[in-house]
Amino acid sequence: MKTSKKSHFAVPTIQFEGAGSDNPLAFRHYNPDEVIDGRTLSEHMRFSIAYWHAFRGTGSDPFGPGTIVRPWESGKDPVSVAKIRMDAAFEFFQKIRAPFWCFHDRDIAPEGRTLAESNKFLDQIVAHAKQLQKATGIKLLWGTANLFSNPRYMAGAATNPDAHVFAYAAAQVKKALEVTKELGGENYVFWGGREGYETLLNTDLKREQAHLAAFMHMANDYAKEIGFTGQFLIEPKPKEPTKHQYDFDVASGIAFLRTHGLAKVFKFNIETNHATLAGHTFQHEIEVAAAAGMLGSIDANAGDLLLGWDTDQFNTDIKELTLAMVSILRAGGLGSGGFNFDAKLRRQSIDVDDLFHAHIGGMDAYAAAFKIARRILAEGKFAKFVKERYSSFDTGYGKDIEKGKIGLKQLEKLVLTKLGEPKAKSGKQEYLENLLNTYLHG
Ligand code: XLS
Ligand code: NI
Ligand code: NI
Repeated sequence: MKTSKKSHFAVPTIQFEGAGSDNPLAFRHYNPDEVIDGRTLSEHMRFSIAYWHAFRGTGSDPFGPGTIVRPWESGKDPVSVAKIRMDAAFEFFQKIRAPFWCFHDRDIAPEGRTLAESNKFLDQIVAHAKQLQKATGIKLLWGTANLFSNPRYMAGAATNPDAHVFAYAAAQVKKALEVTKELGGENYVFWGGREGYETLLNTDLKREQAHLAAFMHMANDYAKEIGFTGQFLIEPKPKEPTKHQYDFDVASGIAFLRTHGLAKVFKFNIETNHATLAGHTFQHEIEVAAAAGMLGSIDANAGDLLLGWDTDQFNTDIKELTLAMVSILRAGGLGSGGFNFDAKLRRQSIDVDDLFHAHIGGMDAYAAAFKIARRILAEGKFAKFVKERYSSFDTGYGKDIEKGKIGLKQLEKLVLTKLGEPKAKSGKQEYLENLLNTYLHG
């Protein structure tokens, strides 16, 4: 198979130059080779590039077509174009120093007229990707199936009222699992694109949720059958494209998975912008998943609080990321997950350089946040405060409450005979916010 040797980017490989650098095409915080606790920063961060945004995104929006034109996107035969695009993508992954990538089946290969033809195109491109992975050492963080763009999925895939559409989606996931395995994918993601509803006037909610669970069980059975050992991840999102998606947020995702016997099969892929659309902070969603032992991976992006949709921007908010990193590190990290830049350029950011600036900014912000969070955890000031705040549960009747050894009657007796009225204690929020700022700004 041929790989085009031609370079697609004039930008050289991005180097770490440190915080003093004024080179906009250099890392200031992310030094991939820096060793921390026996592992490189690259191994700690496990950054991944999202193929759909970085290489299929055109800047189109509901009011106008694409604005971003890439030089490699020309040619008549869509499979050949897909290969050249992939060459450009792997050159970018290398130059931006990302060790991982992620894709949907239909991002990397064109959809054919039949499922058989789509599968054939996918096989050709997957062979190409395998070769590029081998040549560059770049690995697949996760694969997924696009079960939302094609009009056949307008009423959902696994939750479609038509069993025929369910079957088609099942066939597509079967193939996506096979190619994810073929490329050594470390995870497989289910984002319920159109798994929700627009109106209950035409929807049997209970049946649709049961179908979604059946679909996931089938996928798990098939993964076992073919020996795919990657982690299954579910990616919650409250709305968009449907008005109400079934995996609204992490908490409702946990309830769904537990109800349907899937809790051991899945962890969560948490996306910042989905968290905020659900009315939560990014850190909240991480904490809820971590509390259930189900923190899997991160779709690293940011929304715009003034816009009510998934704007998928690059996140440069060090405060938000530091708080997220504190929760992630406290939970023991992401395991087989990573930080996948599910983020796109703004419609006016049409230069190839913009693709570099965007990812440099995201990587630097995450790396800076990682280091600040490590310092916060090492110094343990917040942890000490929180521990003391709950210390009444460490001994005596407080401990008995936690152990389930005491009931309402004994507690009533205690209050009546001994304890009386509790003394109010300050939550010290402003003090803690100031303390956080000493880490962020010195
Ligand atoms: C869309 C989702 C999507 C998933 C992968 O909002 O974030 O990009 O990450 O299907
Ligand atoms: Ni996502
Ligand atoms: Ni999203």
